[in-house]
Amino acid sequence: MKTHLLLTVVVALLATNSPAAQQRPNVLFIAIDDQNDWIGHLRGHPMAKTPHLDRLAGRGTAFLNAHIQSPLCNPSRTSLLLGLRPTTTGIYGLAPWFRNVPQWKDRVTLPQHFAAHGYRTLATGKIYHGGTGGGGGGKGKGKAKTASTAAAEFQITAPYGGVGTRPPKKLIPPTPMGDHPLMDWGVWPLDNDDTSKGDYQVASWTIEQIKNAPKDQPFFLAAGFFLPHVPCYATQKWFDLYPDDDSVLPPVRPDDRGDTPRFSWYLHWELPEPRLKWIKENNQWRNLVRSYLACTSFTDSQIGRLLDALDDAGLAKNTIVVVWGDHGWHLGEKAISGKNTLWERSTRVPFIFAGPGVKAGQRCAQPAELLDIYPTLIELCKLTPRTDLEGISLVPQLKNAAAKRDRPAITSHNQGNHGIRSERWRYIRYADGTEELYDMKSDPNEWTNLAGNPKYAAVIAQHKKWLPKIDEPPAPGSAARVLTYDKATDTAIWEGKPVKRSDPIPE
Ligand SMILES: [Ca+2]
Ligand SMILES: [Ca+2]
Repeated sequence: MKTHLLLTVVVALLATNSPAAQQRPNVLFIAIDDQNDWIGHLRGHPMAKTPHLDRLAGRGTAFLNAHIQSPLCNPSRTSLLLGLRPTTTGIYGLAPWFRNVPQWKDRVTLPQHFAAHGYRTLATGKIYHGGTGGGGGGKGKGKAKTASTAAAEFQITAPYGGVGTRPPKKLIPPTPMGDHPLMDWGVWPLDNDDTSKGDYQVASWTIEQIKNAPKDQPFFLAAGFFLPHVPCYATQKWFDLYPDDDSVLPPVRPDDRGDTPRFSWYLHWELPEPRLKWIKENNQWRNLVRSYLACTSFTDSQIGRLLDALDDAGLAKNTIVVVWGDHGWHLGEKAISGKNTLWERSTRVPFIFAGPGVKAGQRCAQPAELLDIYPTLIELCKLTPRTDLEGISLVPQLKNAAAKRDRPAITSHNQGNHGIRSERWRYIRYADGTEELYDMKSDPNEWTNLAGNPKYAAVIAQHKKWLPKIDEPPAPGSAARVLTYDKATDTAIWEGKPVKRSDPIPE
């Protein structure tokens, strides 16, 4: 083990001082929070306007079947940045921060691996669930902070991002299950000025770093956008991109949950995100959908500013741009709003690579996982490979989008609940053994659960093979949106409270 570490250090030092290090490409690493597949080139919503992401897709490879490893911020981001599945780390909830788990406290993350190879690592906004690092870094308003310890998540951080300017009181009526302050949406600020928004500041700081990047050192620059996470506030001009009528609403079936197992409700049992019933009764559906779309287009425009800055600095040719969303969001589909499901609207996200080593103008329909980012960037930038990553490099697909991949995309939400997405099918298995199967080709809205039909036994068997072999219970310190299940007594425990089979579904 010690020899291995020493070797890594020597390789890293050699890498730092060799001319090869200077020729290595930069990485611009762009995260979007709670961004589902309502993106122009993904066609998850026919009206979604994202010209800048589409432009980036045009000069790179866009994955059309990319899925997150967990439908929630902390576990999804932890998985991506550590290169490990949630079922391996046991990190499923909004807590713990992985450095507080003894087993993972020294884990070398993706940006740290780049730092060890001579990269200058910088970040602002929401990269981890706790911003640029679990509570550390980014203190002191408006002032970039240079970290001095080797354990720093990034060498340079800035405290921008987040909700930004907020109205004096919520714009929508009080929401059920606690009237959470984040559950809000609508036109804000009213002066049509975007510059006060957290995400605008994230983009501005990132642009400064691109402009002032040292010429003799490659960078790993991370920008984490907050919107379209709730509260979905955008200025009027972004709303004006979408018709103010019901043509914006996604298709839903009122009886859609009739053929989904009761256990599917346990994954989002009691949450601040309102159900479709409340949204409709309060005349908020169109407003929510337009607000979300407006925020998506606004964030897209901020990504456009970054792409322009790369062009202006003459760095586009030597910079790998990767864009990803940490998980999706339902806006009425399956009778809910929010995340915490194993369905397509919750797991499918924008995922684009562009830059050196990436073929331009490709669309890839092979399943891909955000877990693949770590090994892919290692290969693209020719860093020392690692044998302890659970993702697979996507370089074959970045060269030829038709290159086959055996492995489907796997999403887990707490121990025992998994979604397996292949090219054609989505198979879901819950901890109590109940199942769903959807033919995504003929039923892209996942309306008809085929799991009970013996005709599909072979399809189910093929997908079952991919259920995670390692399926850890929640790590110490797990909290917030944590679900456990005791098979012996058929008891589900949601956030510490037992759920009975007869309990009414909370609304
Ligand atoms: Ca998120
Ligand atoms: Ca259904």
